[in-house]
Amino acid sequence: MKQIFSGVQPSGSFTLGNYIGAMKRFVDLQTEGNCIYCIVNLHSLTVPKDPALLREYTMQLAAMYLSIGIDPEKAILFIQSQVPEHAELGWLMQCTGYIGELERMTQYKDKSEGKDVVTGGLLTYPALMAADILLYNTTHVPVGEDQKQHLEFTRDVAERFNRKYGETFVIPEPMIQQFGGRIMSLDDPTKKMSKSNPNAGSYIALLDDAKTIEKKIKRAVTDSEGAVRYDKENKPAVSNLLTIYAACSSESIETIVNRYEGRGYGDFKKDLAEVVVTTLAPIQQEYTRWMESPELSDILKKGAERASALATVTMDKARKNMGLVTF
Ligand code: ATP
Ligand code: LTN
Repeated sequence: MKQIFSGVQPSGSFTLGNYIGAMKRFVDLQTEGNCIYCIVNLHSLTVPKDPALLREYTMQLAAMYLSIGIDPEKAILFIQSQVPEHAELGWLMQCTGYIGELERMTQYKDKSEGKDVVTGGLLTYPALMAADILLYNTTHVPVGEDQKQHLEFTRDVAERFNRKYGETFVIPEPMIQQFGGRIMSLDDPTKKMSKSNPNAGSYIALLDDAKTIEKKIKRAVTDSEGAVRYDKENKPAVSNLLTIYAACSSESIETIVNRYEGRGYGDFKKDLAEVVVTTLAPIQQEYTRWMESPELSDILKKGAERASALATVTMDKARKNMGLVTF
């Protein structure tokens, strides 16, 4: 039985990149194994946040998880800070990982570049992520491609720990999709679609309304060839739009390419907007319902209790094996 764990940061709106690259998959995986999905609010603190906003974003992400189809009867859904073992094992992982490894992380380099001040947490972020995963004997971690390096770090520290202190952790495998693992910006196909991009036209937010989605897709960059064709090297922008189309419609890229043979980008973009709007509409409806639901906090509380019962077992083992006295 697969043991599946993943996390998303509560740092504002969510993009179609988050959905296609990771969250959509979380839903399908519920029938393939034991799933644990986490709102990683401790990770959000690595870039200073307004406390009221962090609280709001946390509940919004919980509502979003449920709206896309996470079923609290099937999966454990919880807030990271409600299970203190994450922070505790995070420290043990900081003391197992090396500064050189952490400094090599591209996410750290990107997010610290040009900043006047950078928190210690931004550097040690992957150690906390390793703890998240290792606490639950995770075998599979569905993530977008940008998290590959963090997963490699997780495997390295887990193997190192097992070697030094005895068999403690299961070594997890990343699950990265071949298509959709990296959805690109609408205004620049060389950059990842990201909610932290100051240009809102570069991404589609999951809560964007139909008009906004149509406008953003209409303005999305393409190329001068005018043919709808998948060629990641030479036609990165159109290939990205095709990937979005295929992910939302569940059709193959080939089927879509055949449909638009001999037709221009205008038709293709118009239909793409419709496909995206149709995909997001039910999610948006559910989201409004969940945000008003009194059940939301109960679900998270129960989720934290279930997660805690699992986390304490691994934590005990790690403490003992590392030589921390327990009575
Ligand atoms: P930021 O956009 O601020 O860099 P983020 O969206 O990468 O943050 P999270 O919200 O925690 O950070 O990401 C949740 C999941 O979505 C991760 O598994 C991540 O790999 C995936 N993801 C994010 N952006 C994309 C993208 N453009 N394409 C595919 N997957 C993505
Ligand atoms: N680092 C991830 C979020 C994250 C995560 C995790 C993903 C934190 N802990 C554990 C998978 C498993 C990000 O920035 N997207």
